[in-house]
Amino acid sequence: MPQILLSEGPNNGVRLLTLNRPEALNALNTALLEALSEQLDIAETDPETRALVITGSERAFAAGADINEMASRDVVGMLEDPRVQHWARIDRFVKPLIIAVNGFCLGGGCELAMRGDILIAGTNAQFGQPEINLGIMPGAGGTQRLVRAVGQSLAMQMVLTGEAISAQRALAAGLITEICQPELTIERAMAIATTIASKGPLAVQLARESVRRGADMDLAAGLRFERHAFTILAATEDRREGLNAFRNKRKPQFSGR
Ligand code: DAK
Repeated sequence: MPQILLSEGPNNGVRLLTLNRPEALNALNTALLEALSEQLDIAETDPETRALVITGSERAFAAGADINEMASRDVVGMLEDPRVQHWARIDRFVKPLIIAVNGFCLGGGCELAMRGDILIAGTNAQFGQPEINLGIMPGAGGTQRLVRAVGQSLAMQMVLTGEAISAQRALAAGLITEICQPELTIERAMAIATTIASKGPLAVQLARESVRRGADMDLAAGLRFERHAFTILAATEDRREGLNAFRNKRKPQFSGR
């Protein structure tokens, strides 16, 4: 059985990847992470793909790293863990990434979701970092991205108690942007991705990078990066097309040049 289901396409510039290990609630083992890395390579080099949606099943986005696999690794095994390279591959992905969560989104699953640019969730979603219950701690960004997303007090509570939060709480905390009925989550994520895919890809790429970098920089450095990115876009055909289309009262046709 494939670890990841692929949609036909891309459709309207959007690819959909569905994590597919139902027997283990999509626990992220090496094979699944490797398949995900491969699909990210494909999506990144395909000029027709302008945005990517990753989802899981209605029961689970992903219930974390595969605990059985983790149990077989000692300290040396952790240092040589091939999964680290796959996590790094996900970090390097340059196109807009929308995450559609239903059900359990725990541990490494939550850490994967937080690598997305936009997260939406079904009413049944549960977000948590339960590693503390296993005598370990988050190891794929959970202590760092969560605090940036929801603030120190809630991040600390989640990481130290291991207790999950509801979709409603995740929305209030700013971890996700929208809540839908579970059966509509993918459709809504695809609609958001399709809107993004209809924009000029160079502008999207630089705007995305500016927002992402800004989160890790002081304001002055972030503003400098934004200014440079904005200036670079002045050299693109898409900018000329966008401005002309507005002035001629027509829809722009962006070419990615
Ligand atoms: N790994 C392996 N199998 C899992 C799993 C997991 N994380 N989560 C669930 N399963 C399996 C269960 O063992 C069960 O298998 P069978 O017994 O049927 O063979 C099946 O999925 C269904 O699960 P349950 O029977 O437990 O279903 P329930 O509805 O009763 O409970 C649950 C659902 C999600 C509450 C429960 O399964 C659960 O608590 N799961 C574990 C959640 C968890 O602790 N997650 C954190 C794992 S640690 C790093 C990268 C990543 C990480 C660390 C470092 N580096 C790059 C350094 C990440 C670490 C983690 O995520």
